[in-house]
Amino acid sequence: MSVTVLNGPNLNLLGTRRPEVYGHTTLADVADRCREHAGRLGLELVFRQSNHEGRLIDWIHETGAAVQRGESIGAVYNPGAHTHYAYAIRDAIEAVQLPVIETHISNVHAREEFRHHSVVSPVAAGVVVGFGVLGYTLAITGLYELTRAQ
Ligand code: CA2
Repeated sequence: MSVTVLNGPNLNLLGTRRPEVYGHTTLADVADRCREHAGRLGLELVFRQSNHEGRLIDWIHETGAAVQRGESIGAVYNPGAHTHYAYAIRDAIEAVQLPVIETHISNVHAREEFRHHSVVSPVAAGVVVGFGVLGYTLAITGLYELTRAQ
């Protein structure tokens, strides 16, 4: 059984720019932490990042199909700025009924107005916001517990 972690645009820059907002941990470090955490729960990790909306949509479809086959519990997803406007991402999650925990490193509600609204949250099973990169492993645990309860 696997869990997928998806990352949207610019998250490849994590740990290299704006540490006051996003911290010093790189995305490769986040992947390592997630792999170790998933392993403790008996899950394999699929970890992906893209700056391209269509690629992310393809991975959402792929993960949805894996969930249908009973091979995946779903996805932890930091959609980056897509969060605030990308209706095609929201439609993709809804279309394949992908269990998603929307995850943000920063507290988006304490930032600019445009970050306060998410088009993804209405189709997410849960939302984790403002815990820094710890949010990724919290979200994996949350998704694991939610899907185990069903
Ligand atoms: O807080 C989050 O995790 C965000 O999803 C990050 C997005 C932002 O657009 C969302 O409003 C909140 C930005 C990802 C860009 O990441 C960077 C990392 C390092 C340096 C610059 C950008």
